[in-house]
Amino acid sequence: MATLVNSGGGTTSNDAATKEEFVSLFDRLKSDLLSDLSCLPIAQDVKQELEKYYERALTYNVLGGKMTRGLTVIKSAECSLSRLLTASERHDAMVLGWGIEIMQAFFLTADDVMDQSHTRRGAPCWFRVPDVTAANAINDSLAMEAFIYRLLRKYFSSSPKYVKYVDLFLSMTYKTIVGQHLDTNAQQRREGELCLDQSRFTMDRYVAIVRHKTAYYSFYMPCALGMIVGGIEDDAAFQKTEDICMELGQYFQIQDDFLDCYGDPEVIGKVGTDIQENKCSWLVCQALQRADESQRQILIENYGRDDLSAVAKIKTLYKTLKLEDVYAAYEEEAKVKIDNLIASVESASLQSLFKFLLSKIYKRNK
Ligand code: GPP
Ligand code: MG
Ligand code: MG
Ligand code: MG
Repeated sequence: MATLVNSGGGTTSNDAATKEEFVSLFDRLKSDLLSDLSCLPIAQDVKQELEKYYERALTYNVLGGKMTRGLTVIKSAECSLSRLLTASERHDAMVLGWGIEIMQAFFLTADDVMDQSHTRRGAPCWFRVPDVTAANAINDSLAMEAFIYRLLRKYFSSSPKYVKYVDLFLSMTYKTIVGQHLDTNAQQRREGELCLDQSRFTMDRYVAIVRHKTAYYSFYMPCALGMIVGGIEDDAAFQKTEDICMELGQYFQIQDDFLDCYGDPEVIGKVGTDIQENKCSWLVCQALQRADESQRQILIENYGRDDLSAVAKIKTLYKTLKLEDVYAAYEEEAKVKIDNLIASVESASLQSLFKFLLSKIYKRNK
């Protein structure tokens, strides 16, 4: 039974108990997906192999994260209604929450191939698992996407909110794909080789990339889903949520870019590849704004090269340019800006949702 907690104007359930209940629902949803597969007209022995494979793929790729996106759906529904949820609303919010967690697996399995990453959540990236390979990882990314809609169909097809849920998952996928395209193509290729093009690594382009590839699905989506569960229909409320979530998501991705270089791989569960992969990261955009001619030359010669000594030269330059201090100042600035935006929200209950999200990420190290 959920316990009631009054958190700064909002009435929300106990976080630890909610998390436990949320985690325990995953096995049920995984069984649903596997039973769904078992309805396909495929010979029994082949089907067993299929189920075994997807059981492993789902467990490996969906679990092991912080689950903030999924849990936020529940929090957002509670804040939207300013009361504890009924058992049925709670179940809906949790299924939708797992929908986002599966969406995250859909994106990450593909992103790791695209970024040539090595580890994720402290384990080898899925495509690096020897009997998986990139061919399976790409199809499994698509499978994760399909699984979202199998679950939405099972649990919501007779609900009047079904179309809203499906539409939100589809439109957030669309925005994220556009963001990922911008991320992959911010870099210039000269004679097939990656090279740093300073005219393309601007803050304007950076903001467009991170809002699309991260902010929509990581921040706006869980809040909006919870608002739909909570029966909110006012477009202005969704617009306000989007405005705040764009700032939160941008701040979150700037932290991700910072941690790619300065985070402890043991803590963040992944080894950074942004410098080698020539990414339009917040750090390189900041470095370009501050570099003199000779420092710019160091960037041009070494950024985007898969070579440890080149990476070390970039990291030394970041130190010389005091990017850690620039980042610390940015964190404070972002907090003030987001605090002010939150203060402009009318509903105290929704304010508490955004305060909760900000508190989850402020000065995070993982
Ligand atoms: C995070 O970027 C962005 C995504 C995971 C979206 C991927 C979208 C697709 C359509 C595949 P990132 O590469 O900085 O994340 P990380 O550091 O976790 O690899
Ligand atoms: Mg990546
Ligand atoms: Mg990426
Ligand atoms: Mg990253």
